[in-house]
Amino acid sequence: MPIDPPHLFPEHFVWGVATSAFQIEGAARADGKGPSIWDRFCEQPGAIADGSSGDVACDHYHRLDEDLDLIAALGVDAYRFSVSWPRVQPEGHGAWNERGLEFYERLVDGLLARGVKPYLTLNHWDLPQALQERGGWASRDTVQRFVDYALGMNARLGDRLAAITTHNEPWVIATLGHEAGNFAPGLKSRATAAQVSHHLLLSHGLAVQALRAEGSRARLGIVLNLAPVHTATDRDADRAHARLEDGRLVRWYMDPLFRGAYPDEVLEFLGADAPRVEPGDLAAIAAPMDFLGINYYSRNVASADGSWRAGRSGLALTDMGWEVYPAGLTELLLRLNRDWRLPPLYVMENGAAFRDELTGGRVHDHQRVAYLAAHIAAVGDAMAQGVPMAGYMVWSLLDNFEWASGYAKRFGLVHVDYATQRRTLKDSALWYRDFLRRQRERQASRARPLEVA
Ligand code: IFM
Repeated sequence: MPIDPPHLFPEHFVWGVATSAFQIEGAARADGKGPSIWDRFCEQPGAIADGSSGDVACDHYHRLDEDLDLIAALGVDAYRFSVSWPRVQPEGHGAWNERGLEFYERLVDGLLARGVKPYLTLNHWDLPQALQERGGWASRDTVQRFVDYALGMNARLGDRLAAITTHNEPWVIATLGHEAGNFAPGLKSRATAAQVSHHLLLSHGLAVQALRAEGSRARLGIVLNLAPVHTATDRDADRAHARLEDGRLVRWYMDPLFRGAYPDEVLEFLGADAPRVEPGDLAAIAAPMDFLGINYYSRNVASADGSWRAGRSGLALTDMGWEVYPAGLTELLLRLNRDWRLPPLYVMENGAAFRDELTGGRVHDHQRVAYLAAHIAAVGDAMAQGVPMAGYMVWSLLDNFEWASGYAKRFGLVHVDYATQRRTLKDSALWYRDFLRRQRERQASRARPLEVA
């Protein structure tokens, strides 16, 4: 059994687990839900590695109480989930679907009844297909549709939410969905991706302003997938490439959110593909937030010729082929704190896929325990150096639909047997539960927070 991270985190630090609607809910056509862009994307031959879809997933929609009990059994403070926009508003505008809203109401009330804080994400990628047919995120019209959706959800649930995240990982939506095309909606245009990223940021800023004007009680923020971008070699071309990648992944999002401007270097790179920005947009994007969420899995290594492959470094790899690199999380958090004026930060996702085996009713996923312990320690290291950390959430509560990789990649603390939908707590779930207990015991014994044992 690996040793716990040595740090003692403060009592107000929020520990949680995270999921997203499309990856766990299933019930793709139940109770009036409309199709999302991911429902459509899964129908394209070859789009998903194992040919699967989100039709059933973890059947969470029909197993809500069982899953709420699992969350409670872990002893976490918070649960981060997303709302399927087409479940609550099938066309993405106009009529609301009462049965969809009731599901999220039961979810939020079920969390509160179990003493768990609800952290709601509005957009974890499953845009209503009806909006895609009107141009999707490339259309400025979708910005206002999103603001209306945010207000509708806040009117229904806002009084019971701890936090509202506008978007999860806008880089992924823009770049993988609209430039690389390996995620929904499967488009391949750099110009479209740049416009999409701007509309996502704009809709975030306008939603934050509108929610504040409504007197929203939930804390408001956005979640970015960020990583340190290292250069593969010392050659000038590789260094320049790493710098550009950092611009496109990190500064393209951080600068408008916290400085009110896109980075010149990336605008120059985009040239004619740069987004159309209207007067007032940048001020709206920079609307003050209550928190910034970071999703961290590994570092990026950039080379000019694209030849660098994970594995050359000799570091251990997860089942996604991603390097296990906890030092990158400390490096990232320190850099963010140095280069921008930040609100409180959360690690909103961190975790790893490994080839778990269920044997004799147990999953001995010691690699995941080691991964989580090392990354939690990396957060503690950043905090000890002054980074204003507010919480940490494991990705993910359950094994689930890993987008274009299908169901083969298992990120859960809880194993899901997809044939029976049986849930089994992996050793990592038991470790996380016990680690949180030990933290609370140490807090109660009044050791000073963030002391190293
Ligand atoms: O499963 C995803 C999640 O939906 C967004 N962040 C990364 C995870 C692992 O790839």
